[in-house]
Amino acid sequence: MTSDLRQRHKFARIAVPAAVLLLVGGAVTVQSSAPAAAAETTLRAAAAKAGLFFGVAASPNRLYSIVGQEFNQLTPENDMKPDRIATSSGGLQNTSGADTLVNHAQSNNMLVRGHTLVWHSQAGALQGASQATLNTFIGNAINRWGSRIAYWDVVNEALEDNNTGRRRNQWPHTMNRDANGDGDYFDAGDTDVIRDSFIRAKQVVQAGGLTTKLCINDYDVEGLTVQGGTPNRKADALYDIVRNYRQYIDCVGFQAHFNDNPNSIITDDLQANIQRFADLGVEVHITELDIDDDLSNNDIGTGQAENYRKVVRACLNVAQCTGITVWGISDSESWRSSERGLLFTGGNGSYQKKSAYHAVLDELNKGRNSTPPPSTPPVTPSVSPSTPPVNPTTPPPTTPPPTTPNPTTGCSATVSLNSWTGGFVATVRVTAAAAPISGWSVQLTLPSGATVTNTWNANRTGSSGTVQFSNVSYNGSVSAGQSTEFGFQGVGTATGLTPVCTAA
Ligand code: 9MR
Repeated sequence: MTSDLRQRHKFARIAVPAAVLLLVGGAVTVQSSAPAAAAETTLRAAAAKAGLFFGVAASPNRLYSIVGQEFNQLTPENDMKPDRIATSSGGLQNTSGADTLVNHAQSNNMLVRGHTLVWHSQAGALQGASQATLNTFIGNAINRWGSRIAYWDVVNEALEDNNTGRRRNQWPHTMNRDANGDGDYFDAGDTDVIRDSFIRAKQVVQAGGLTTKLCINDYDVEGLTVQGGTPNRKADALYDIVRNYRQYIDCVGFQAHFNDNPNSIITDDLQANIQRFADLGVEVHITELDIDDDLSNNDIGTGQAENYRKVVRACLNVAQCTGITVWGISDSESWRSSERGLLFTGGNGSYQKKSAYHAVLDELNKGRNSTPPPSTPPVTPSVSPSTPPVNPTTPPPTTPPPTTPNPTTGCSATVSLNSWTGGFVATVRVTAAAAPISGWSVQLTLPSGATVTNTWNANRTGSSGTVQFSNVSYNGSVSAGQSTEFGFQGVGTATGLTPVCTAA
């Protein structure tokens, strides 16, 4: 299409100088203190260097070589949905497509995002099922692939359209009950499909000692505001859910199907919204990225390539934004082919890079930005914190066992790792023993060749070899037997980490 060609030509003039910029403009790269490195030439290599994954939605009939060459994370576009793999009693069937994708990912050193367990749409034989049956399915699906799945979308698209901030009025959310009529489902006596599904998923993960992280995923939740500066009530509702269920939810997916719909545009406060979720201590992912290339009706920016650049930059600027996934390889094979929203044209394994591809690669090559982003102050959550929920039918998950015997004073620490070729994200859980602590530090030794690039919820001394982490102002006090988490990202390989915790 003409505008696309125009963009490609326009970009051709800036693509080469951009590589030079990387070398001379140290201020825009996180590698500014290191010797300037040559720009990477694939999305996965550039992302790995910046400490995040760059993935793609895939199907078994489209596992062309480009999948493993350009991407280091894979989300089954349709093959793990309940309508493919669930039986009416919560068992599994027809998993061969999903198996093919997981195997392909493994042999190409790609992370897998499982998509998806609890969803009002494409429910197939699970449509109308009880929470008990959903729980059976959750257990079967998580256990089938175990830690081969780095991230699972446990609950998908729970919130309704049109920026109301409400839960969907569709199964399974029709099972929800607001027992005390206070307008939310967060209280101990309430019934909430989101909470109960995450509790079940967390139990399964902990019982199996899995490293799988549990995510909630939705669309139109990307900005703090929507068109015209209206508060994004759907994003606020998602924020309240994550805040209330933080002990079960590890990660948040912003689908990021950006288009001209007033609630689906790219706003300048995308980064601030990513940051406020990150500040809750969860990883944030851009999970289904595609950007409408309709320049005749384009109210989202100055062209597709620049819009891609904005989104990638917003993620790079937040340390806990640990991955971006595009929803397909090429425009013609996309669920929204008419919007030409992806990074390649062509099809059937023969693909051509668009200007959007080059913009993304260039932005990834700049790395993470250590300077604070321009941000809008976070929106005050609309619902006050509530008592931690208690599920009447399901016992709460148990705390994972500490690596060292739990003493009566002091603290212990465990680490869980998600790795991809050339990079990793580590989450460290600090648990106070039988007495409260008012500060902590954790020391661990990285294998040679591994370097920490980003840290969140902790101060850090050192970046390779023996590295020391200590609490920040808001997470030093931990009650007896309770836990707090911090995380860090790095390049290289980090296996066999043994954290040693010391209470202040
Ligand atoms: O891209 C997917 C398309 O092939 C399917 O027909 C459709 C229905 O299952 O789902 C599409 O993927 C959706 C994803 O699972 C959830 N978020 C919105 C995606 C685009 O519709």
